[in-house]
Amino acid sequence: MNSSKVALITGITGQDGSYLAELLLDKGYIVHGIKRRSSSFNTERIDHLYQDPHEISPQLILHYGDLVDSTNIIRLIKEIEPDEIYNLAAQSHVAVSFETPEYTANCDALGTLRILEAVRILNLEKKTKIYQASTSELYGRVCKSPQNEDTPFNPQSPYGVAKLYSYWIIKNYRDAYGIYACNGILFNHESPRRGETFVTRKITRGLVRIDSGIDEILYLGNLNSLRDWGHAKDYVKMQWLMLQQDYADDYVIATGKNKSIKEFIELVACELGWNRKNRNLPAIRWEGSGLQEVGIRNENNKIIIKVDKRYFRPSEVDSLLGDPTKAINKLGWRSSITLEKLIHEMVEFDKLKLAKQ
Ligand code: NDP
Ligand code: GDR
Repeated sequence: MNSSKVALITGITGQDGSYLAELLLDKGYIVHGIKRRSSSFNTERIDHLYQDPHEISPQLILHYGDLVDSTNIIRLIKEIEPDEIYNLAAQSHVAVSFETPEYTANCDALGTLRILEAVRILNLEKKTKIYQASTSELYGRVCKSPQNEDTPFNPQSPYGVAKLYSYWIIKNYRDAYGIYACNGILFNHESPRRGETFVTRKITRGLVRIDSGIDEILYLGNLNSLRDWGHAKDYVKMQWLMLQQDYADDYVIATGKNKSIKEFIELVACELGWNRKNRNLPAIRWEGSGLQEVGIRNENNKIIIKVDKRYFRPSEVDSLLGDPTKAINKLGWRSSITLEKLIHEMVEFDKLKLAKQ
């Protein structure tokens, strides 16, 4: 008899989904993942985990699906009867949510409701545990720092508002129907698998290309916002841990340290060795302000960063800093990969990727 636990991951083709799939497969789970149909391949992050469906008892099984299609969600959950559902699927780009607010709400808010209702319709309330990918974007314009599980929410984007609905509907179904459902309120987490339009990856990839002489300028938006950045590989361990407790609860997951976009750029420039000649000088110096602000590479006096207003958001989240005390005390979880190590990994990956092109 096969006694492996069965997990269903929505968003398995994304950054977190790929790391979580690795973790669960390592733990001996049978992992089912939902992927969307797309006109080109979208499974790059999980290709190394692929198993031929013709094999006897594959451990990883992919299904076509979409969070905006309730019939699909109900049918898959009925077929799979998962012990654990990790709801990671989302239109996850904050800036894009201003362009596609209705779709973002449909996927990021109603998608969660569809999963909860499927579990209820199929009478799986006592069997299936649910992890919901909540976010520090719920806090938005903050009135208190650092932010913990009791800090009031004040989202500043259609993405943040959609995720706020999901946060509350998870809590509501937990209270109303006794479903084991948890919100992981995760602060930003990055990795070499981060999408290339998120700011950290845009910077590591962009500066590696400038370093190689391929590009001259990297255009960015607001350079002054502060984020609490951790490593995605670290954070998915907590997603699993949250579903292994005696009772369901919500947790903030963060490093407890933050840096500005400018500081992140400076760290990447140092990682590339741009201050090797004169360590007393910063690798980058900043001049001007607002749209005129530029980042100049000190080594050769070249402008390499320019601000482009197209990357400004209609409303911005200026500063986020998480307080993970509850997760440390109750889950025994602690972020273990430093920002410097994360940057090193991302830069090495982008160099290698460029070399292969
Ligand atoms: P990604 O953008 O890398 O991945 C999102 C995943 O969702 C992809 O697999 C994507 O598929 C899938 N997806 C998007 N829309 C749908 C849909 N309608 N139906 C089914 N699948 C869909 O995000 P991350 O891995 O970085 O984040 C995972 C989750 O955690 C997201 O919900 C995000 O909002 C949340 N989060 C992320 C944080 C972070 O810093 N990374 C912090 C806090 C929360 P495809 O590959 O086809 O696009
Ligand atoms: P965020 O991440 O909005 O925090 O959402 P992102 O990397 O997109 O932005 C972080 C900050 O950088 C500023 N910024 C830019 N951002 C992007 N994308 N591109 C630019 O060129 C640029 N220039 C400056 C932004 O204005 C912002 O202040 C991420 C996502 O993973 C969400 O899904 C998740 O919920 C939150 O993190 C926590």
